[in-house]
Amino acid sequence: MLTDDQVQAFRSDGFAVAENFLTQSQVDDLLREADTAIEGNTLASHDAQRMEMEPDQPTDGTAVRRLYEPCTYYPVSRALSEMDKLLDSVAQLFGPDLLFHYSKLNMKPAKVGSVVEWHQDLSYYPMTNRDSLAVLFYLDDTDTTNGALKLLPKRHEAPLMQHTREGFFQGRVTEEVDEADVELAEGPAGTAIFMHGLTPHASAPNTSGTPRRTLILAYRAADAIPLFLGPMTAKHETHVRLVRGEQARQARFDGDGVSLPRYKDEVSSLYDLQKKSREGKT
Ligand SMILES: O=C(O)CCC(=O)C(=O)O
Repeated sequence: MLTDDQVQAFRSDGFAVAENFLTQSQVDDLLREADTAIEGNTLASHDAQRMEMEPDQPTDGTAVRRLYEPCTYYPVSRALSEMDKLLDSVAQLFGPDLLFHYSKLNMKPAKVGSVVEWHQDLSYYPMTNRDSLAVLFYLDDTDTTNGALKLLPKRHEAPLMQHTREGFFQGRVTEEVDEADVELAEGPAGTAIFMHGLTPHASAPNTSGTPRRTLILAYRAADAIPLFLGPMTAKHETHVRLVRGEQARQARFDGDGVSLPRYKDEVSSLYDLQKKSREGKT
């Protein structure tokens, strides 16, 4: 469960940080599972259905950028996605009927870990309402040197920030972000960050000698129904499952219009789209 202060922080700021949400032994089990999943993969030869590699490394390099859908494919992560303590916490925020949405493990390896640019998750997958969040679990001690998450507080009830250029979705915020407002979420391994789907967030490249692995699980209210199934978001929907309460019989609408992400080209991931955007290629 979250404390009253954490629930209050989520409601007012759009995120709450819960240190020691996982024990060290849970973290160790998750890391062991991830290590086994990526073992033997290289840039030149890897299972592209299960993972994305860091592009800037030799062909025999083993730095993985992201493991796809661990809560679907691996049992320890799967059990975490249904853990009572976690679902009780999400239920405190969004009520009793909950869908698990998708998962990923962002590895941000030492020295090569890629940048993630400012974005709001709901810009990628707009829903009929805003009751959507991601829980980010730090699996390493995390601070500014290895790419701690940066967040913009109190933006989750405002209109979606601009993510387009010349009408096309860029996968990143295209208006100015005032860094003076930014909060950095540092914390030891086992920290959980409950982040609203409209909270803008980003992280710097990892220039340190230690990785910053973050396991990310997304949930939403059962009556938050996707409004747009683009190439990446349609894939996510195949991992959706009811984890608490009842399936929705009706979609619930917030009443606001929402922007639909119009893609200029095919893209393979957030990293790919944001890179094309930086290079002016999308
Ligand atoms: O890994 C990070 O720092 C942020 C991850 C993120 O925002 C994403 O994968 O959508």
